[in-house]
Amino acid sequence: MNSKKILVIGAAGQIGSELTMKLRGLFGNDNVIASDIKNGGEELMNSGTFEIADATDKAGIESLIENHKITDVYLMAAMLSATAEKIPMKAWSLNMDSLFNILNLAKDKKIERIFWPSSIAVFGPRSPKENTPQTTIMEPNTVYGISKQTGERWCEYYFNKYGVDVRSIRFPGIISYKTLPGGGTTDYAIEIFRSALKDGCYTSFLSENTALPMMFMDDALKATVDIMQAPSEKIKLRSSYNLSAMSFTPNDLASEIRKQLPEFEIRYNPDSRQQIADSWPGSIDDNEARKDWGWKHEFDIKKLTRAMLDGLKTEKLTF
Ligand code: AKB
Repeated sequence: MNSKKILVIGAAGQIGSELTMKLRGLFGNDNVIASDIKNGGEELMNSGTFEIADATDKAGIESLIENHKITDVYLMAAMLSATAEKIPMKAWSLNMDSLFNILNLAKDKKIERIFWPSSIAVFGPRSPKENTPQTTIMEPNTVYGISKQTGERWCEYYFNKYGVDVRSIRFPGIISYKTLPGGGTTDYAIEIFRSALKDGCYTSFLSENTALPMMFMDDALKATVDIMQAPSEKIKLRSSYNLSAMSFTPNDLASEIRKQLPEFEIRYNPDSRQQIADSWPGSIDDNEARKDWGWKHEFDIKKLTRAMLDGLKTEKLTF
């Protein structure tokens, strides 16, 4: 374990910040370098080395990798679905250039292993809606989805052609209480908890019966660490693995919150994000991940709701 020297790119973001702390716990603070284009929270900045870096700047990333003798890169920088629809070309450059930088550094043997997150956004309106299989019709109609699907093809290509050890998961909506997400379609499932505690009510930007696949942060981190630790021969898919924990609608989540906060009220005012959600699966078949590298989730909607409300109350984190 100790021979690893890790770089997390996008370490100040929602998943990156918690992933960095988890990796520091596993591999030692000195062995996990955090980097982002902006500063992160106090814990992240004070627990180990932090470097300001632009994921699209190949020379900058390369010198970080050389200076710190990095072996493994977790590339968490990306523009999410809703923001990407507003600035498509910028989203495309960020999501693709950052990936090519890292794939090419691995091709040149400057790093040994890459984690790159894909997303349920790789599916589109013609994909099967329920229990969406690993391999099926994939015609994403969002910029973010197109960039993730293209990225998956390139990951597989670099593995087959150059032996690059890249590992990937199609994340559903990730729910956490420590760092706010930015610009996603699944963000309502975090806002709702903060508003429930602060105001006792929430107006959802997705309609009542919009089911989406979701996952609590602890499960997402476990999956990330597990796939990166798995022996290479167990990773049979070098594009990206379907991954699932639970699926629910805003109405389901509001009912679960009401079990703990009986006065909680929800209203619905769908906006442009509804169209994105409508193009995505309602639930995911993740058999391949379970079979190949032993994926198992822990959090269902009940456990998630308790963890979110307890976590926000303890950390006194509301808006
Ligand atoms: C988003 O909503 O854009 C992300 C995702 C599902 O990849 N959370």
